Amino acid sequence: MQHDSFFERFDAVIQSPKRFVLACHVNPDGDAIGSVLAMAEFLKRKGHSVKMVVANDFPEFLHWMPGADDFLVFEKDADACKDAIADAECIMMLDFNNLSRGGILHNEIGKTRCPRILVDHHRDPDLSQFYCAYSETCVSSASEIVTEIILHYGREQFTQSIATNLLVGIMTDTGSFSHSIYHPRTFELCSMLVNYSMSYMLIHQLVYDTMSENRLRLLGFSISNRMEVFDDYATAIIALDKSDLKRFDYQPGDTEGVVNYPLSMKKIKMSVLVTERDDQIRFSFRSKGTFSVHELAQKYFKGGGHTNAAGGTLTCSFEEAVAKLKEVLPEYQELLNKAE
Ligand SMILES: [Mn+2]
Repeated sequence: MQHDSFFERFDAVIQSPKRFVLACHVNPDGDAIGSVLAMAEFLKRKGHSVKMVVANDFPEFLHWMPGADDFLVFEKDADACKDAIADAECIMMLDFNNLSRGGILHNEIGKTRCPRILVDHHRDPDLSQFYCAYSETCVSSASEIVTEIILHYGREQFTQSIATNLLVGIMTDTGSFSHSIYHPRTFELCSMLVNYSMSYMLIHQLVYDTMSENRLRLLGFSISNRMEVFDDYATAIIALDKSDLKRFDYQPGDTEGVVNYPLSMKKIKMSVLVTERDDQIRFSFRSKGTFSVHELAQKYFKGGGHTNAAGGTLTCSFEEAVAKLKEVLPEYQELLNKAE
């Protein structure tokens, strides 16, 4: 088995009760929250004490997830987060492999000396930082990996809440099973999970049919008024500044998914969403097929992620950020046009 060495070490760690801290990336999504919640419940059922930490709050449409209320959010309760991290005997990082993606948790986790365990599907991890790592880039999500890990201990480990949280993670990271599926295993695991989870239709509804009127109107506005299409580069850019967001009473998570819509045009290979935030400009990249947004995000936008989905940030003016993006397009013209 490919992950024998992971399980050897992981087994040793979970053998005796420990104080675990489970952490995920800043601006957490369904996969970050789902993988942490499921792993936390699994470990608790094995007799461990588990605290879940995240830098900032997650979007409203994930608040219903079983156990979500137990998350310690640094922005709201810094002391509790700091204490939990300082007190941990083992720290697990799920759905991110670099502390810089942990946001404000970076410093706190950086100070610790206890072993760290990685469970992640992003590219380029520095494995030397971890006591053991289950790091796989050709899987849909961190939640898919957590499903494999829990399954290793037997199907009877899956409760309704564990299965539901894992399905949310896989469903959201694959855009409802439309991308990032590299092998039939993803479906096999999901077909097992739905035996235990809440109704899949209800899960889908709870995540996707919860838009406020403002959020849906922001989506419409983004496409009609703020999308630029560059035929020569098979690229579409949606750029939203602070006043756009304010106009639609922006709430965290409201721009989630907006970046995917331009890709539904046949001619588009790359879609980029640029949003102006309080202290930085945020980029979200999506692509179809062989064109890698990971490389572009890493090279020019201090980010990265996956071949078809990546993020980045710049600290400059909104106008400079959009100009920078347009400036780098010619370099990728050939790759974009021949991507398939
Ligand atoms: Mn993920």
